[in-house]
Amino acid sequence: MDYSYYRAEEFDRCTDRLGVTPLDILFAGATGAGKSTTLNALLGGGKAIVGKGTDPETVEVSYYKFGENVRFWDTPGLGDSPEKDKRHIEKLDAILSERYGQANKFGFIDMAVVIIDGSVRDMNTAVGVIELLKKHLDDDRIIIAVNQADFAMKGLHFDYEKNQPDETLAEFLNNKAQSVRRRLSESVGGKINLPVCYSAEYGYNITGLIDMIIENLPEKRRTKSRKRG
Ligand SMILES: Nc1nc2c(ncn2[C@@H]2O[C@H](COP(=O)(O)OP(=O)(O)OP(=O)(O)O)[C@@H](O)[C@H]2O)c(=O)[nH]1
Ligand SMILES: [Mg+2]
Repeated sequence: MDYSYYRAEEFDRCTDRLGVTPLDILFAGATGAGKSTTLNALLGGGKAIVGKGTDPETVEVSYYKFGENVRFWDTPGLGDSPEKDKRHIEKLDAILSERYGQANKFGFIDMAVVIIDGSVRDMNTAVGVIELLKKHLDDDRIIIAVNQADFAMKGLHFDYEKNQPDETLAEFLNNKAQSVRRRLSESVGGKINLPVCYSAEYGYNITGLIDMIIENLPEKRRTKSRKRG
């Protein structure tokens, strides 16, 4: 399913407000969290390359058009190896510093969505990703989403026919969202949104993900450039 026209007028309102078209939203996170799968779920499939098994897949930064006025940027995930992380961090820093003309004086990426794998407990890589993003973006331009909701309890309690969690998993996911928020704000500080939980693979709560992005769309253009260090 292609969600690019779901609440498209809200994205248009944002580009009008900022005086910037397109609106550029970057997806970041640990390797295997499901960034590329998420973009495919949002766009109707088959566009972004998805990893199979344990191999990391995305190695370049590339964008996909979402409706008329939005671009989603897919990025390589961190956490595979120190050598690859170094290269991928350079790519992330470069795209986040890029200005593209005069429209956005401090960088053209308007906001970032950090994808967390809801089936793993470790959040060190996600913390590193948020710290990197914070060098370029104000806190309220960085939002968190929890993917792989279907697998949060190792595949149990997800109704694959209805494409939704049962009551037990729904309750688990509520707690998961709270604990992700708490742990991230303890690690990186600042305001962290209450993340939505969704499943890119099974198309569960993709509209919840878009609603969350819309609720957090920026009010103004960027006013922060890269902080050194
Ligand atoms: N069960 C389940 N698997 C998922 C979900 N989203 C992604 N996956 C699987 O997780 C693996 C990695 O997904 P990708 O989308 O390639 O992850 P990525 O974040 O783009 O990874 P890199 O490109 O390496 O940074 C693939 O095998 C996907 O099929 C999900 O919601 N549920
Ligand atoms: Mg990828």
